[in-house]
Amino acid sequence: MKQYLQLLQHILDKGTLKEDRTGTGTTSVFGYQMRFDLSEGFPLVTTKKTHLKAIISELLWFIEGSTDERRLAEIHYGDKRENIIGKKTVWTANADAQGKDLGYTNTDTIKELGPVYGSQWRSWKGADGKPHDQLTTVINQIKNNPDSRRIILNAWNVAEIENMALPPCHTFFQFYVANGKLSCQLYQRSADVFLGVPFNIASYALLTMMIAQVCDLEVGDFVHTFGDAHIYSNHMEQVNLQLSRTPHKKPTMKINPDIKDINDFKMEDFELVDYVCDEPIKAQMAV
Ligand code: DHF
Ligand code: TMP
Repeated sequence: MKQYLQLLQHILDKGTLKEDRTGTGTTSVFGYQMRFDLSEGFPLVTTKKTHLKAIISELLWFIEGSTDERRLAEIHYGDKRENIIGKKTVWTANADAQGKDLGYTNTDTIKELGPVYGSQWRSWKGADGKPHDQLTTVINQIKNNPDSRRIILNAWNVAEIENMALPPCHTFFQFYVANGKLSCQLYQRSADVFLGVPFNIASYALLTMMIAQVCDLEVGDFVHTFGDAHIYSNHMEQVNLQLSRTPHKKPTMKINPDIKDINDFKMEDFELVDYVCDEPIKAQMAV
């Protein structure tokens, strides 16, 4: 994962100080591209321990088409129910006027997130009000018309942006088939390079592998293109620590070869082997 460290270094060398929505402050560049040959191994960052299970469950949550944060919390942490957005869940006991126990609800964080990724991927609302399953369309295009230059999934649904908890960061992606191999390019409009990007790389690399498998193709490249790629000012110490480390060999991702439908993947179908990595590095997420 030399390329990831090069991106961090590039931002330190060439970036501009820039204020941002969260008030944290960033060093930022505009426009950058990385390319990972997925046949060479799985691009999971090795210079800090990276929590792959969280990445897989988030991806399965997108594929499931869900927009409910409770479901995300469940698939992430099981009974712990702490969600990945970093807020603690608050469980409040409900009782009716007579004190009858009505169970618990989460009064703090469990909410509809609005029409986020899952909804845009599986039920994009068209001008006619009808839902479009973009993921299924993309897979059918790859299978039936692999030379097409229109194999695109777009999460940036202009009319719905204002209803979303966070407008999509990984916004738009396209597939490409050549020599029996499937490649994917993502346009990420905004990238928290220390915290978010290791997740985003692994997530799209895995999605590409899963789609290749269900389309009987080999894996090609994952191309990761950025708009505003930034390091938050409170991640500088962490970034310097990470840059002092030497990357390890890429691990290998094994996927259960029996799965032939994108909707059938489960957590148990993925096995990461030979992941040699350094200690985790904690950092605060800007909200
Ligand atoms: N906001 C900001 N400012 N940056 C983000 O990267 C971001 N990512 C979101 C939602 N909001 C965001 C969704 N993706 C973690 C990583 C990615 C992510 C959400 C959370 C995270 O907390 N990573 C920690 C701990 C991982 C763990 O052990 O579970 C990490 O150290 O990578
Ligand atoms: P923004 O909407 O103001 O751009 O803020 C979103 C922040 O979250 C920004 O720092 C990018 C970061 N982010 C990622 O890097 N990857 C992700 O997958 C998500 C959801 C957010």
